[in-house]
Amino acid sequence: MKKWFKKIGQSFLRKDETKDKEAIPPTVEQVETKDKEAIPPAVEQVETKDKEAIPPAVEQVETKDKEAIPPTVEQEDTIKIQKNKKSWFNKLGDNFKKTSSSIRKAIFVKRLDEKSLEEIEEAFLMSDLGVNNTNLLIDELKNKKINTNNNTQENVAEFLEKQFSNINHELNLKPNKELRVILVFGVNGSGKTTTIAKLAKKGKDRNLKVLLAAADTFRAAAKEQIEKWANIIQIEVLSGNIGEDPSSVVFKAHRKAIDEKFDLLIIDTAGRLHNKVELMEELKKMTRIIQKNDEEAPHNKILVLDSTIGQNTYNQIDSFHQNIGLTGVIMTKLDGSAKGGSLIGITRKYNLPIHALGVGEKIDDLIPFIPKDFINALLGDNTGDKK
Ligand SMILES: Nc1nc2c(ncn2[C@@H]2O[C@H](COP(=O)(O)OP(=O)(O)OP(=O)(O)O)[C@@H](O)[C@H]2O)c(=O)[nH]1
Ligand SMILES: [Mg+2]
Repeated sequence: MKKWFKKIGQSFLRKDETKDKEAIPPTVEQVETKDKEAIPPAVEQVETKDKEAIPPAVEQVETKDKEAIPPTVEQEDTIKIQKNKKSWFNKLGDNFKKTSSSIRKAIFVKRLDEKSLEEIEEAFLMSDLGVNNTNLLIDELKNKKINTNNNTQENVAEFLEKQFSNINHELNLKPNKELRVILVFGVNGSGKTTTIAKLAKKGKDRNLKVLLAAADTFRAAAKEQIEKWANIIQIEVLSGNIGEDPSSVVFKAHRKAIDEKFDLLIIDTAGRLHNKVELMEELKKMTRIIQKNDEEAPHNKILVLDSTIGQNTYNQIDSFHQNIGLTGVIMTKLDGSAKGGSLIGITRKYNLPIHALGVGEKIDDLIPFIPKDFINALLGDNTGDKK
């Protein structure tokens, strides 16, 4: 594992020093070229302009992978994050950093008094921690009568980490030999299709046989978008015709996945407002259709949430949870959001895992949610490390 990381080497680390530019979605050609040059998941390596970096030959890595037990995607991501928190933190974007720095400023005061507590309260509310959680934290801080810098930070970090601790947030793409079916839904534009592409890429990187189902049959552009991603990742996609019943597409895709022994089927659905009854019914129907072939499926019912929206996050969760039953959420656009605090509210209130965070528009811009690192990014210094 260490050797694997060493291969990424300095070019990978140096990449962090370059400022993250506004994410521009890659063209098919760009990504295809990159894919030829480098071994996933080290896309950062590919993206570096550093000419010194010589990517390992495909054969070398393949031979190596056969010899050793390959790490899971989560392990690889965890290593990348641990080795390189600065990059992780940088991806969270300026808005998040602004919130994070106001929380930090507030908790670095010498003494906690009414004024500094008010500042902390404000900073947490701005990050969408939610009124209840914020009140709890402020009460806890008051009760502890904390009056030194380090203690304050540690107590806040501890408190926040505790909120996530009794849940396994990992999304295991292949926990057993069976086909895994993941149904993905959410409101319009939340980032479903992009997130599905990112998940599919992670599956492909793990040598899983991945099928995408394009069950958004409302818009021609939706079909094109997912087909484009499938082409980039080099995986199969089963698309419906425009106007076709999405459930029929889902049924066909599920049958194909079973018959052709796919490992992973990820279903993309049309964006829907959480209060549109008929669209909720459509999702329920998809679930029933899937269960005709496998009672246990869909194994994951994931709600994709746009972190820049903030306010009605809880309404969305309530509604989708009541109608479909969620198994987890993925929060997108953390690179452009100041609202990371709502993640804490989600786990506290719904006891739901947060599988991953979207931190950009590129194919590898999906990071697993690791509470400790997230809290460190929220409270830490500019490298995302705790002081
Ligand atoms: N910055 C940033 N942009 C993202 C992220 N995830 C998705 N996007 C962008 O958000 C926009 C909408 O993403 P889609 O994946 O098309 O969203 P969707 O939920 O499938 O949209 P509909 O199918 O129309 O409901 C696109 O421009 C994506 O590139 C993210 O993590 N960060
Ligand atoms: Mg879509």
